[in-house]
Amino acid sequence: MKRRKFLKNSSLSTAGIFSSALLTSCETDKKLKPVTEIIKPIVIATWDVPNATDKAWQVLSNTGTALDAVEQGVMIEEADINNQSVGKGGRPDRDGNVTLDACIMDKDSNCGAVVYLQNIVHPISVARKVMEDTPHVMLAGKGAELFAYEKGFEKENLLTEKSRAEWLEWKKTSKYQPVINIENHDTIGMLAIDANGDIAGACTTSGMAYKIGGRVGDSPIIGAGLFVDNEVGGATATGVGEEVVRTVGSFLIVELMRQGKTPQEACEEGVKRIISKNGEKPDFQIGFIAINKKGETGGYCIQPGFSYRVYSEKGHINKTAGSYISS
Ligand code: SD4
Repeated sequence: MKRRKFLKNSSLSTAGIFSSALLTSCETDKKLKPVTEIIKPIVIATWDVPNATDKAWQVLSNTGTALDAVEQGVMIEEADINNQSVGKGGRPDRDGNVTLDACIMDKDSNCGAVVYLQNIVHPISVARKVMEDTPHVMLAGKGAELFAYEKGFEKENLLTEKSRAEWLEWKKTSKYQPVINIENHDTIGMLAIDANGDIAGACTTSGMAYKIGGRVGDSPIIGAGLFVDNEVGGATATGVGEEVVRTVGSFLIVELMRQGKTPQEACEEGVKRIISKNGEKPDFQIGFIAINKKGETGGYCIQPGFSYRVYSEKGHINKTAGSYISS
């Protein structure tokens, strides 16, 4: 390790140790060697997605990196045609095209994203290729699709019979109205800490059903749908993306944690910021989840009904998030 980096890391961990509310003392020298209780590895994800968090946990418990864990975890939902908010089987835009958005961010603040991507089942993996194999952060539309083929991804029809039938039904009235908590899973945002203590995150979606062709939401926007800072923690969002973009929600939550808020407090503050821009009782849903460097987690939403998965050595659980509006 370079000396500067080492010094930076040491002073950071020292600051973290002495400011921590979770101080536990070392058996041998209670005064001089306090240690923090860090929960790792750990993975969390928006909504009740046990197969996805299970996959990520397999990677983490085999000493895999947080980056591999979040990529492989969310790929489960992208390939699941029963999840109509992500990947293959996702609901189309108003013209019947399934267009996907995704982004990924690693421990070194490298990031990659694809927006308005068609015909590719795993946008998260294309986003990772953008991050690792190009000097860019984001590729859009046809360019992203051509790049994916160049990287060996296969062309596939993403519109399933079920999503097509629902779209045809929707076309009879063509009324665009996002429905709150339409299912028990939705856009998937995932955050993980690996055995090394490093954090990564991923977020992937087919966006709002029946959106105007070309619309891109928060999910692939670094800072909005996802943000990771390996010194602090990570956050990710689900819900009406326009509102998350307006407040740069995930970045806000990470910055609040940097200032000392717990993940739970930071998620609540992120939701309140959105409320403050929309009057007291907005009729849309936003859910945030967050994790800090210690492996503490939090989640909060506007409307009741949002939950998130947590998988660590302590178990694999679905947590109901508190909501601003009570049920
Ligand atoms: C978007 N945030 O495209 C995504 C959609 C979503 O639950 O999360 N739906 O705005």
